Amino acid sequence: MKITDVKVFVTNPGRNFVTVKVITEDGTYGLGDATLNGREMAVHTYIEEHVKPCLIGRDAHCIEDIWQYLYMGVYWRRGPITMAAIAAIDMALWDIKGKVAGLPVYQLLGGKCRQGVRLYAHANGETIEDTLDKAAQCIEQGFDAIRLQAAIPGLKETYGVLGDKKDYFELQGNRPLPPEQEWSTKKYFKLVPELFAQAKARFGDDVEFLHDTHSRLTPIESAKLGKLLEPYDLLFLEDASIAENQENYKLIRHHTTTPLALGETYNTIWDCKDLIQNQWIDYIRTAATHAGGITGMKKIADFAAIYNIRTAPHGAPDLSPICFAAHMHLNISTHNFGIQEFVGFGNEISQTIFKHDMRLENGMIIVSDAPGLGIEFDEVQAEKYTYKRSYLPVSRLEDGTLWHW
Ligand code: KDG
Ligand code: MG
Repeated sequence: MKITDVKVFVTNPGRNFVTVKVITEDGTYGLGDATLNGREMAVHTYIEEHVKPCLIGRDAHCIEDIWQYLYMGVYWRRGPITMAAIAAIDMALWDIKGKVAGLPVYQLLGGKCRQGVRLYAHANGETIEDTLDKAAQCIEQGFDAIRLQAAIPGLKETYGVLGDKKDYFELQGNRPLPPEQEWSTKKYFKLVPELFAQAKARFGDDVEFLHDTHSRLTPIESAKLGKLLEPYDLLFLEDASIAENQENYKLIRHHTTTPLALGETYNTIWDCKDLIQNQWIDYIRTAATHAGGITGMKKIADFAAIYNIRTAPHGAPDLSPICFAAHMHLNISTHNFGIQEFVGFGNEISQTIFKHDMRLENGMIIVSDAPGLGIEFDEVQAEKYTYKRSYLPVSRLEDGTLWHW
């Protein structure tokens, strides 16, 4: 079943998404997500110029071989741009295989391990009270796992807090130059244990809480935070410290029993090999779009399973609904799946471009039974919303030193 064309679209229904369509000789096509926040056009060019010419004429059924061809067969392996390109092609090929088989992709991955996909919602606010009021709304909507982020008093903007924006789409929307945010570990430490103390006092044990530090702490500071949060029994603490040096987590792990999660920026199994095989983390958060698609995610999940580590895929709004659909097929069929991050199905315009029949029921997603990934992309509608250059923020300490964002 020969590949006859590969198309790349960059659309902006409030934020940029890179969508890939792989078309075969009988007209069957598959869709993939190649969105790399703030570097969208680099992936677009990579696919157009360097991937597409090598795919025309290849058998769309040879998913693993094409994955290796684009990974091992390229001298310049790995990296976010290469892996986002591979990811999108890979998702599209799984979509095609499912459509040809007349089966949803999760059936090709081994079938259902559970009835639905457990989610964690986001609650964020300008104050602790405001954040907990948002958490109460999430509970009313049926969620039993909630990420809490509150604005740090005295700092200009806090990661994960919407401020005057109405939703995450708007927050992460069109920023023609990187906005700057401030960071103070001292001020953060004054807020966070109190946030979780009040959450536990208000909601008790019925709900599990999570938190994302977004890599702002040194390893010893992360160890201290993990210890301080132990009484509140978090489901996990995410990205406490950066782990370019994976051994950083040895120190953190040896000081705290708070479960640790990371990996949303990782591109391959090599970025998390030491973290996994030393059991320095509890949840691996790689995303299909950034870690080589369904094939890349499956390799990581199976490796993690040996070490009792569960998957918790990244679910930010900078992953398109195609990635979300791919995650659902993985999550429902992966035995060591833990939990999926969820910030909604996107804004109204986005929902007119990406169409699917996934359903939200009691804090869980009911996965589509349509053949393939179960998602459609309206090209005509997408063309109305053209690419706008946009950046993630940068972070500085109060004295101006550049810091991890
Ligand atoms: O592009 C950056 C976002 O995806 C990231 O800031 C979101 O950390 C994030 C999360 O956990 O959702
Ligand atoms: Mg995160």
